[in-house]
Amino acid sequence: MKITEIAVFAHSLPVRNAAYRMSIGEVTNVPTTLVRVTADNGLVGWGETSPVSPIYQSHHAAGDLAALAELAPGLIGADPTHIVALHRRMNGLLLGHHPAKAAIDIAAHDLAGKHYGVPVSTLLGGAATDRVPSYYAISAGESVDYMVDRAVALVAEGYPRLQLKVGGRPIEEDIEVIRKVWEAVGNRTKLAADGNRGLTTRDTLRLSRECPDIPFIIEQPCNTIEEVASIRSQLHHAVYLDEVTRDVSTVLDAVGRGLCDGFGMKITRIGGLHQMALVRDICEVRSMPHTSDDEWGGDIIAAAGVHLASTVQPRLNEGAWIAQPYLENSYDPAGGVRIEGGHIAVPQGPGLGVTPDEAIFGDPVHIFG
Ligand code: 0XW
Ligand code: MG
Repeated sequence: MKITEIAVFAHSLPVRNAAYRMSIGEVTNVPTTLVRVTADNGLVGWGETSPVSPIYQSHHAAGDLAALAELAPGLIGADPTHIVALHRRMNGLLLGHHPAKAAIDIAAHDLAGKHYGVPVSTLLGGAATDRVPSYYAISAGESVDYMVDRAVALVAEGYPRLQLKVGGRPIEEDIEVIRKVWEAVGNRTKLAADGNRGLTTRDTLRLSRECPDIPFIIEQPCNTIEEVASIRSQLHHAVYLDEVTRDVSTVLDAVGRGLCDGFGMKITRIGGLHQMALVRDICEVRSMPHTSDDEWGGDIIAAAGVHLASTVQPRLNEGAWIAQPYLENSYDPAGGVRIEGGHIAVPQGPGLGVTPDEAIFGDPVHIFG
């Protein structure tokens, strides 16, 4: 099979209801970039990459479009079923730019699955479940009482894990939220406090020291891996790294040096499903729980994360976060990838198992091939 055409679409995803807030700021409309990769046998594969904010991690929509314009012409003629060779070819065309390469990688997995007649999860080693756990991120910036009420409602819905956004406000409020949510839901769900790089080491120490009795994990509290490493031995709580894990090498280093207890992973940040499967296997070797998320996006990126999550060893599976609860519509008229009861059914059918109505995306901004 050979790639004959790559079309690139720019789309935007308004955030349903209220703004989505993290310590770094809030978003009300998120851009996304989709790629449609066509092969010489007529099959089509879809990929996607979507920066939740230009300051969440080091990519933005215009850069993704430019990177894809740099990559795509050199990928015509490549075999999408040869995923290692495809990544080597991309790396020979452009250094870095993992989110753009991940969109191609996801489309290649969709194509390969359709070619072989198997779901992407099979290409990734095989599903351990047909229904993966999800988790919900409760926005920062809401009142303490609102966050507690949301936590109670989400646990009642069946969410096995909640992520409380912390940072960007007085640490005393974050401590109050964690304590009141714990008092309200207790051990009925797993808790994570995600700083999104926004906490100082001082405030991270306070968060941990003033809640020693509450079994939450602390996710990416500080901006750098060095800051986290400097206080790790003083914390009462497990630490997960997220935004700083920009490549597999950093994951290997963090695991090898014992800098964390798990990860909040984003498939497009790490380079695609191929790299994320490697991270999954590294985590399994060292018994490290991790999520299988992405930062934002629609059904295409959601399906990629859910297929990967279905292959994670269940005891290490911290769930797949998807943006669906914040989106107005699905790409797929059949309904797309949805959270129900805090869990997500793995899309069935060959490839990703979702078929977008491409009219939603308008005309492509680029067509190569
Ligand atoms: C909760 N997420 C997966 C969605 C937002 O992009 C942020 C991210 C996180 O873990 O920080
Ligand atoms: Mg995070």
